[in-house]
Amino acid sequence: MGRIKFLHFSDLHLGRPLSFIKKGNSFSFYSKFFDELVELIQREGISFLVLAGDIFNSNYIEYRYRLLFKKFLKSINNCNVYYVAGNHDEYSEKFLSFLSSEKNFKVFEKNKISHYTDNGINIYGISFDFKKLGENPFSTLSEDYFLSPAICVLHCNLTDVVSDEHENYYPISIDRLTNFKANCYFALGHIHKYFLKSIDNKVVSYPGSPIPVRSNEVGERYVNIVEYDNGRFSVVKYPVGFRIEELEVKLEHSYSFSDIESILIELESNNSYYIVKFCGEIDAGVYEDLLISKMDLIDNISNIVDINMDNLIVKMDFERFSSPFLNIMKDEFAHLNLEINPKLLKFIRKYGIDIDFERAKKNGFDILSSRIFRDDIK
Ligand SMILES: [Mn+2]
Repeated sequence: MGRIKFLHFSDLHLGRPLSFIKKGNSFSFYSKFFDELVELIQREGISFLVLAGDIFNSNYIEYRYRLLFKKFLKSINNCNVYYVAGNHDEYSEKFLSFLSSEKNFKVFEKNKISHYTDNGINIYGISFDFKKLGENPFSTLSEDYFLSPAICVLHCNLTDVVSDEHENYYPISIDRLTNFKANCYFALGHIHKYFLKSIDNKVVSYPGSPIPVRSNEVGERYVNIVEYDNGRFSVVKYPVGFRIEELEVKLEHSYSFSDIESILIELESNNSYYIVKFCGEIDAGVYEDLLISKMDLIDNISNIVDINMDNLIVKMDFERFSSPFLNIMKDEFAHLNLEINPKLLKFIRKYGIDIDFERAKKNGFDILSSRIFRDDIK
């Protein structure tokens, strides 16, 4: 048996509406991911795939997503795909029946650990089961259970990896997993952040979500390309193309709206998706234009996911004109007592939203006066 490569990914959450993508074009993100994956599988000479659960967001995903996955299986029909269900795509024969005609799709059931053999390697796995969620099925196996190097596919929580966002399902420790005598690759799913630990020819890894399915899943996303050679596993953490980056863009008071448009348009030539966080100073009139055009900019610049204007300091250029009315307004605003609706205040505290009321008041004044005196300036 020669050197082979296989691909491990998990937590794709196919069918999930990616709510932070304002355009609502989640489907195209998933579709592009599969295009990229097919290309990668062919280029790298991948022999088979292991999918460690939460591949589907639920058993009720839209039809077009089911079709997308089925087309993916057909496009790699010389490659077997070994799948365990997670807590989102809970094991269901009824749901999976749409894939029953796909000969390269191999499912691990939830009742007991079973195995397949591919290219001479044994692949073990068991689907997640809500009825036994507190007990990892691998924890009761003897340390010499595997007679030869093995791949183990499992949707579970490593007790060594702390995550507030993921339930403690099928808990097991790294020590327990690395206690097996045979060399093993533990292809895990559930935690959305990349994790890799290699101890004594035992590899434990979460590739994480290959598409950011929550807005806090920023930064590079990965799948694992695992090389198996001479009884050993070695991993290449392979970046895939849909990372979201938080990008701080500092503005200056002298910038026109057209300058800001240019900054945003230039981002389109990059490969990342961006949450643009504006900071610095902005002219009150330009701020207003930006506020009005914000949704159009998000909709029409393909890789801008969101625009955040919370940290901008809005400035009105009072030197350029004078008006008795402006002075009265200024005075009125200085004495204005901002009262927050108690319900709103409760909400703000509950979610720990950081609002600088003094700045909000100042911005409000500058925007209002710019609206009134704009024509005067011109
Ligand atoms: Mn999960």
